[in-house]
Amino acid sequence: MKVFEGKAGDRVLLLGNEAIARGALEAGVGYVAGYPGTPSTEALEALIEASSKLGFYAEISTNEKVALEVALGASLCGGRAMATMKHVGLNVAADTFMSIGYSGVEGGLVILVADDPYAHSSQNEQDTRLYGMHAYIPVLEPWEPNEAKELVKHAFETSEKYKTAVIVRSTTRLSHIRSEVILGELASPVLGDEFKRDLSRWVLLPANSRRLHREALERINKISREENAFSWLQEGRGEVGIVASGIAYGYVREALKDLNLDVPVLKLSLTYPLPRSLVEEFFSLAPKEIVVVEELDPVIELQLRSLADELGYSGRIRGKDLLPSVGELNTTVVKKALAEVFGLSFVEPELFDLEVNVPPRPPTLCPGCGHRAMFYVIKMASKRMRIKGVYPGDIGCYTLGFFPPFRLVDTSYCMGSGLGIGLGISKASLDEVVIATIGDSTFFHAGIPALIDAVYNSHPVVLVVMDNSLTAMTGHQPHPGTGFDFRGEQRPKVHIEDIARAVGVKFVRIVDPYDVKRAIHVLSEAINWVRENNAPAVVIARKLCALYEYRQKLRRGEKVTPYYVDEATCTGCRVCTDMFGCPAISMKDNKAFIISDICVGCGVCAEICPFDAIKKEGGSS
Ligand SMILES: Cc1ncc(C[n+]2csc(CCOP(=O)(O)OP(=O)(O)O)c2C)c(N)n1
Repeated sequence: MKVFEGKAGDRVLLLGNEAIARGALEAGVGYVAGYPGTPSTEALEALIEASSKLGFYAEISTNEKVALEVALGASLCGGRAMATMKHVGLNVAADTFMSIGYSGVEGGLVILVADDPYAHSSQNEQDTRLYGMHAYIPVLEPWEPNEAKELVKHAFETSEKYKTAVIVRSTTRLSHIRSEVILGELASPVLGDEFKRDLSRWVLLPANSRRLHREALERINKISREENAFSWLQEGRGEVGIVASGIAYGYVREALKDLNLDVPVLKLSLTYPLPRSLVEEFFSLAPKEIVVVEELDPVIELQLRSLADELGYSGRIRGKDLLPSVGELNTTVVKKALAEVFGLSFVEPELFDLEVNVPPRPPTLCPGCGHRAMFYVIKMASKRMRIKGVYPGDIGCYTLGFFPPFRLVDTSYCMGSGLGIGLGISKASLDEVVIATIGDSTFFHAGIPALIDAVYNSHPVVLVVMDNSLTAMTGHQPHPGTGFDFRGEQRPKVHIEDIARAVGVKFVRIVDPYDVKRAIHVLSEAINWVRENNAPAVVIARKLCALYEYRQKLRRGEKVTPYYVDEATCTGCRVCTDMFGCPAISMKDNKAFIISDICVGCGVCAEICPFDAIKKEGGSS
């Protein structure tokens, strides 16, 4: 079902992210802006889908900073606004975010940030709660989807009551579990009316900032004293208690049940600042020892230590001495720690050995992916030009160029970082030629400033834009270069080549990566050009995402004609498998063969086969 369907009282199964979206709809969100990123994406998608139906504004922004600013602007007009992002997205938005901590807001402003413990699909495991602390912005953490929905509504109310932005922090498990949610009424979107001019708050000049800093501290202390919704005490036996938040509370519940323990528990939703009176009460319920069960950093633990000091709690506070700061927790890990604390025996459950002999397979680009063809081009051009190449990479499907057979991603830090790092390398390592890669969505998101720097400071680098005309990695979302928005409506198209030329790049070429020969020729030209001119060159490798195109074809009822290997001509040279690495090509009896079920008929293998042994079914190569 869609998150905007169903009536109050219905019990429905929702994904954590959908429950969060539903909470925003029940709160009357009027504006939504976000940038996709696992594990947050489904919340943004569900809200955008609901926006046309319910009459509020929603957009996929160019990056998270812009998303937060769009949401802030709407809040300054009295609207209820939400910005969505993954944890590292908050780094991009951090400059604005830190200042919002000072200025506060007008209409409710909720920032959904989804963390990724275990870094399932991220470059780090950073804990957003520390950002809340850093900016004096309260953090609410739900433990299951139904609570997530309710907590989002509460977050809007808290935001307006205290005139502060509020973070709702989710994690991968919570965002991606599906469980029962009880629907409430949908509210009419709170759209606000006009800009609430307040020069004392929205203009962060030094004199204002110093005052606002003090006010921010007072606000957060007030919230600590007054708020404790969705946090509660469970009484129990003994003098040792447990504090938990988020999904970790679920693990604690299970562990206590399995260990047959009945001890005091403090379940927290407000994890920054801590609800002071509830903590004080808990100190008296667990006078001997408190064990904090939380994922990632010791955010609750450190705050508890500080409150313990202030309030004269003399018991012991434990947490990260028992439980890991790295990766996700689970019931077994929590059970083991609690068994140790309470002196119980614990036998580690045996893991199933499924005895399935699955060959290890590195992650790979899809059959027909233009990125693969372009990596092949980069490899061939580098070889032909006999250069010592350095290949700074970036974040997106094309990060898979790290794996064999290409090995063409030498660095990968965060979105937009590849080119910037390449600029430094080009100055520090004069013998090498820097060929940086970046995706189209990433180019718009965070790539442009480094390109301007390359022009302004004369960096001899080649930037290859791996343009599959979509934000593919996170689920084919549109971006400013696609010419349409998430609803499929036409939008003005921003052209990467226009931007490159406009910032002063003199060598800008567009290639079709399937046209391997021409692409090698153009890339070789670019390499020569940057060496001769001591300036950057941009080569845009443009090919629509093969997976997307394949699905479109199927939808249109078109057939895909696969290629096949003519066994008599194939010499078993392995260029197609070992240098190109398409998953649709394999070897049998020292001959290549094509798995027709997954071949999308791109024909690049036929082009690179040195013996013309690959042919199109029903025709020639
Ligand atoms: C700051 C930040 N926001 C969002 C993400 C999630 N994310 C990873 S790659 C990517 C974009 C990929 O799109 P593109 O650059 O076009 O490359 P493609 O996957 O299409 O090859 C996004 C949004 C992230 N890693 N970091």
